[in-house]
Amino acid sequence: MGILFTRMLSSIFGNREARILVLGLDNAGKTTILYRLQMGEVVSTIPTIGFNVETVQYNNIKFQVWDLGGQTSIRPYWRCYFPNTQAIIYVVDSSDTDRLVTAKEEFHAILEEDELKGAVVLVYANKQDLPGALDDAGVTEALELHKIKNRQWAIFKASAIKGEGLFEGLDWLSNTLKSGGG
Ligand SMILES: Nc1nc2c(ncn2[C@@H]2O[C@H](COP(=O)(O)OP(=O)(O)OP(=O)(O)O)[C@@H](O)[C@H]2O)c(=O)[nH]1
Ligand SMILES: [Mg+2]
Repeated sequence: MGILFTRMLSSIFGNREARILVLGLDNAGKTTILYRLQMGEVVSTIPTIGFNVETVQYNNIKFQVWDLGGQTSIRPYWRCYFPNTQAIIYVVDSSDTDRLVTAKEEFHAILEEDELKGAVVLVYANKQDLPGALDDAGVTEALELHKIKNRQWAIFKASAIKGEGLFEGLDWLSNTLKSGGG
């Protein structure tokens, strides 16, 4: 079947595909979130050098989820993955208040990138189970999310360990992508 016809059929039957990048500082919980979404389990992780990529089928969308390592020395390589990205999932360790300024700076640097201009943004305020974690309002303020212009975004409280908030975020993402965002 021709590729155009295949695409037409998939859009009628709702089998869309979306390429998603999961970004955030090291230790934020990106890999834990990826496997929680994909397998429904908490896996034990080691710091990611490079990337993990998995397919997550949800709400008639086949998400191709790229989880990139967040250590300072590897962040410059994020840009290699920017082309053709429909959405960014930005993960924050809400209890790591000392590094929220760095998390904010990295976040706004991503938003400046031309190749990511059309990507919608989902923020997970992760590690809500830890004492001292900022809630969604606190993380919104710390990341200065109100400065986002011309882009659809949302923030969800989450705990990858407890499995809370992740699918609520993915619901928002799939609805936003279906209604033409990204
Ligand atoms: N308490 C708590 N711990 C979490 C949560 N999510 C992840 N962690 C833990 O945080 C640590 C780092 O998690 P990773 O998923 O490896 O972090 P990452 O963002 O992939 O880190 P890099 O690969 O270095 O960029 C692990 O010990 C996880 O078990 C959470 O919601 N609550
Ligand atoms: Mg990782």
